[in-house]
Amino acid sequence: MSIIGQRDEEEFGPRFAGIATFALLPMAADVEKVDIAVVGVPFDSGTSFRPGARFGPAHIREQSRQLHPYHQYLDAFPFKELQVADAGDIPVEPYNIVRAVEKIETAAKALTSSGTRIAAMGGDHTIALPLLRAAHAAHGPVAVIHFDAHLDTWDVLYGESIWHGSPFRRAAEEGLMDLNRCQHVGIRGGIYDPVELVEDGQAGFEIIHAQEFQNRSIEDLVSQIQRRVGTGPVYISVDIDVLDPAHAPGTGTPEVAGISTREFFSVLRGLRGLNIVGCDVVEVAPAYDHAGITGLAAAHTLWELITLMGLSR
Ligand SMILES: [Mn+2]
Repeated sequence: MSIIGQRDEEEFGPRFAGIATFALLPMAADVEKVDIAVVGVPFDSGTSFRPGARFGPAHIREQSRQLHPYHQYLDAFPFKELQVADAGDIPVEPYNIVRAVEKIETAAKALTSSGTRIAAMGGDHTIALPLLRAAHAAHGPVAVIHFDAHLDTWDVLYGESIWHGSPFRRAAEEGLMDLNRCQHVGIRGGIYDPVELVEDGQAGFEIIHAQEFQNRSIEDLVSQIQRRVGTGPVYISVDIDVLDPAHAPGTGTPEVAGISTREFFSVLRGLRGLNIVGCDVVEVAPAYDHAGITGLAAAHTLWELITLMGLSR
């Protein structure tokens, strides 16, 4: 099977020209088989504060034009060794969260039914729940590495159990995650009461706080994550607000004193060898972005994750 990579800029025009697929890759319908499907999930009705992540996928695609074929730190060609393709956007709906989540789950299960792995672009963090249902259907209970300023293991808000602050609590209740192997990274904001930290532990998570980046080495943090998640299937979920608002202002619930893109990517690059079965990057809200920096951070995050997925076969 021949693998089709990025659009050739000398043949088809420069990177800034034409319609943007993710990283100028082919559409999924135009290739024989897809190893990794980049798929947009333009849903943000679970948002509790600033809305707008429904426009995330289009923005990330625009900001992904500058992604190049070779990863110099991981010595890999992520688009040459596996067929990566843009599967477009899942047709969600904006008014009913339960119905939208069902549609995302159905579409994700259809995509993954023949071994394709998903790299999703949100959307708000609600979408991690149906994506984890699909990952669980294909692989059983998965470890979750969750990069976020917030715990996202809260319970009910305004009578709704499914919203962007609850996906990992619901996932724990549904048995989708291996509760001995889940790890938060970058936590700092939005706690109502310390009991939430206790409940978070019951939902399966160990916490690396953003503050720990001040005094611990990247190597030390990476080895804690590696020890925690082990060799079984891993799902990586990235809320772009894990980054400091200086690095990612275009998001719904920004929190100060976050990590930098350099710190974040240094941790990610240490995760080579993990068995990554799926991933998402969520909460990119372009209306609050400046000069595309949040979209750029999200596009490069997906590129890092896709490279890791290629190295984890
Ligand atoms: Mn989140």
